[in-house]
Amino acid sequence: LNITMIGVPMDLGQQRRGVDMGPSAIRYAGVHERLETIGHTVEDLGNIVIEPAKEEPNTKLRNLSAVLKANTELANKVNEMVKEEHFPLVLGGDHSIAIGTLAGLSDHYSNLGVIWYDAHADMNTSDTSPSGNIHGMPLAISMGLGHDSLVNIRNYAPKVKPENIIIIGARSVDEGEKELIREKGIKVYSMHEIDRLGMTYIMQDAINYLKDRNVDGVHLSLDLDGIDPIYTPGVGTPVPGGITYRESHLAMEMLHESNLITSAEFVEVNPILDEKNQTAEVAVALMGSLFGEKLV
Ligand code: DIR
Ligand code: MN
Ligand code: MN
Ligand code: MN
Repeated sequence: LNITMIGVPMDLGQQRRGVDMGPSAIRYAGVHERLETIGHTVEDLGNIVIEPAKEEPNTKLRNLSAVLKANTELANKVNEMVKEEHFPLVLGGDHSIAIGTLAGLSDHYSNLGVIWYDAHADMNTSDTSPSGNIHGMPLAISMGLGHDSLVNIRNYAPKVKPENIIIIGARSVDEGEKELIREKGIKVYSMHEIDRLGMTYIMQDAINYLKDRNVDGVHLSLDLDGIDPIYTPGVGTPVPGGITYRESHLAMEMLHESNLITSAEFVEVNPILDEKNQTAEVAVALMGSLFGEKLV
């Protein structure tokens, strides 16, 4: 593959500082070389510039204008990558950046699928959000629900169809999100299903589901808090009882074998909260599996 990486040092979509250093931590963990060793061609565009936060008197959405500006720029960059037939790999940054990634991807596809690997559903709207944190909203926004300015980045909406979304690893979902999941019939594999059915079954089922939907591309949006905080302590909103390290590798390996994934992002790595860059190292190891690294 021709992989083009871009870093988004964004920490304004939530309230714990430090996740803006995620892209540096992931680079330091050796992402470039790791992917080249597999045999891919890797280009790193560096980081998007995030403007400082300013007061937002007219909205409940924290840091709306800075988040909007960064996502608009990210969307344009990702759009260029797809145009050049490169594989976009976005390094976060908090999960609000998925708004821009999906906005940049989606108009190249008629039926884009999304795999959302996360402890959370990230499906709050401006109305349901308990926190005002935009990192809890990107899936709703990409479905066309939420603040107009964010919904309409690149002047089209929605970016994804609810029936093309799969959430894996959910274990902390707000009431408003649960309602929306039921209303839209979103496919969710919570920790219960993972425990009960096993990751092999879950991934095979997820892959079959997307194939049956006739997707023409699949974006993987991987929030490191989907994994159990034993393995990835460097995240802003850790939730115990998560997906294991081995299950996560298995999931990435099965996605690689499926040949479905056309873009990816790894988000919420917070080096300030981490232990010796462990979380970024897990992110890079999982990228290894996703991009076809073989154990033997
Ligand atoms: C919560 C937390 N659902 C919110 N979301 C997080 O603020 O909307 N997403 N942490 O990753
Ligand atoms: Mn190189
Ligand atoms: Mn998330
Ligand atoms: Mn999360």
